[in-house]
Amino acid sequence: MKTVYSPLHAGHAGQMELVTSAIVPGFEKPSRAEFIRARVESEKLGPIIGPVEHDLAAAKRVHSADYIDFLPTVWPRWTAEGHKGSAMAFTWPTRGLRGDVPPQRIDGLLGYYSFDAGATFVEGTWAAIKSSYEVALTAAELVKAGEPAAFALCRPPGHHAGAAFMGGYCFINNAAVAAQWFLDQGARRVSILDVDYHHGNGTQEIFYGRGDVQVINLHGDPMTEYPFFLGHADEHGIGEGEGFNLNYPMPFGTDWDGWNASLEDACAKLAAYAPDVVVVSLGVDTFEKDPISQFKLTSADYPKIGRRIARLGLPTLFVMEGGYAVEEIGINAVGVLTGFED
Ligand code: SP5
Ligand code: ZN
Repeated sequence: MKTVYSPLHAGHAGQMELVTSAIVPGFEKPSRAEFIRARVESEKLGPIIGPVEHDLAAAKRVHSADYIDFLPTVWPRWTAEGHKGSAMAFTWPTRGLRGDVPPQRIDGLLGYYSFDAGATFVEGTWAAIKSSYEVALTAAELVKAGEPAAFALCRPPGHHAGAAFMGGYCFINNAAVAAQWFLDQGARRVSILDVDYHHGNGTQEIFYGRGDVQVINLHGDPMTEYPFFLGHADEHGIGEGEGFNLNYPMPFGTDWDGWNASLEDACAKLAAYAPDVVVVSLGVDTFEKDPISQFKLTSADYPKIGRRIARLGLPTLFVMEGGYAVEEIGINAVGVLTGFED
């Protein structure tokens, strides 16, 4: 299959991250995408092509226009207000506070448009966000044009970004944008299968009231794992979306057998929905050696995921999400893709 990749991701570099009482170098770093790209080449997965330029109209189909228009202003405002280092939120409008009045200063706006401190900006961040979005749309166009599958090597990732919030290394929800784009191009139903270790809270929030996008998440139980405040098994969707959101929270230590049982159930539900296309939010932070995660999948397990998804027999767009064991990220991510093509 073809891979879509942009070197502009590399400008999103050197950002800092708040983790257990320290500010540390971000886990979501450029070498992630470079290890994946190198593995795509060494495994001869297929051609690597650049993204086609797109305006932001497709982003505004799933995100609020004010949120999307805010993103390119963050770094210029951060520096204009005299700040240095990573632009990072530190105050949020939680229960009982007013979440409907955008502050005037960038420090406040960062909190207004986020749920955690995990979506930080440096100078090259907006260009990377835009390129990641274009990578997803370009790969979606390949699938629409008849390719059985395509790989969007997105960086930064997207599944924690909601209609009007960023967080968890995510800014624009690339998988959600692609799903909506397929619908706008004539698809009747789309399924998003999110196999990243973390619950795709942004994707769930975007489609929660919708029956035309089925959202399935396999992830660490939010009772014990980030992002904590969404992703429980009793979240089924609301209104027209009732029954079209499916969560498979799993405990720390889950290995292939436990994880695969969820995948099997998820695939049965997905097949019953009979979508025209599947968007896979492909995170490989389920890996046993992932530095921030607690599942126990091995490198040998990833091709099995790809083979199972292939058995659905549906046009498939793979969108890169998380995975922080950089030495093995290429082996694991590309393992899913070569498994799919077996
Ligand atoms: C796209 C994606 O995978 N985003 C993940 C964001 C996770 N952010 C919070 C992680 C908290 C990790 N705490 C464990 C620290 C181990 N030293
Ligand atoms: Zn993740």
